[in-house]
Amino acid sequence: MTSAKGNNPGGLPVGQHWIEKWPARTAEGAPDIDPKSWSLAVTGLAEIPVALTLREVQELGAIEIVRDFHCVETWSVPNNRWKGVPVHRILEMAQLAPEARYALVRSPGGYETDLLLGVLKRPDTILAWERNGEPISREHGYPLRLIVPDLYAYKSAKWVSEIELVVEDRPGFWEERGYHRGADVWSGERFEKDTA
Ligand SMILES: Nc1nc2c(c(=O)[nH]1)N[C@H]1C(S)=C(S)[C@@H](COP(=O)(O)O)O[C@H]1N2
Ligand SMILES: [Mo]
Repeated sequence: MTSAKGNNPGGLPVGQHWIEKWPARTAEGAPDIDPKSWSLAVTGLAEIPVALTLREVQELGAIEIVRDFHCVETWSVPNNRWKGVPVHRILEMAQLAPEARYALVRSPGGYETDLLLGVLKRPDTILAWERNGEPISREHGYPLRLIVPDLYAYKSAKWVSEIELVVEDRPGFWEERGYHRGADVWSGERFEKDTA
């Protein structure tokens, strides 16, 4: 516990506590990734299939956001300055089919998480490669990880290599094991049974 205060006007979400050191939390083991051959693919209900190298993603125009990071297991890391590209820019390139409603965001090791497209298109939902001016390390998702600020961090997939656009929601790795599909930290959406 620290006296640190997050930057969000809502303060600390209910049931969370601040920690200072950023832990690594990985279900599948960090993949060995060569950034030169790395690519991000948009698949499924896109008119234009998109595959981008890391450099191509970075050239879409980086933004910086300062946001707290909340794991559903109750720890929160305040005031992270993330640098990355808003996901909506990549989705615009792919020209989504009108029936697309959800996205499955995947990592090569098998981790995935499901998100409403509306959440993925928020201006502060980004694919990030830097935190506090440093490249994001391998254990934290190098070269590219999702950051979805107001959702519990199991939605912020590390090592993102694919965004699949679908009509029907399908539970991701933790969602299949009971975590909430919405995951909004301000309404405490921790377990699906809380609202089901
Ligand atoms: N690929 C992948 N992404 C993941 C996870 C994972 O196990 N694998 N864990 C999620 C969970 S539960 C949390 S709390 C955050 C932790 O991010 P960190 O390890 O950078 O702290 O990553 C999320 N993204
Ligand atoms: Mo987590």
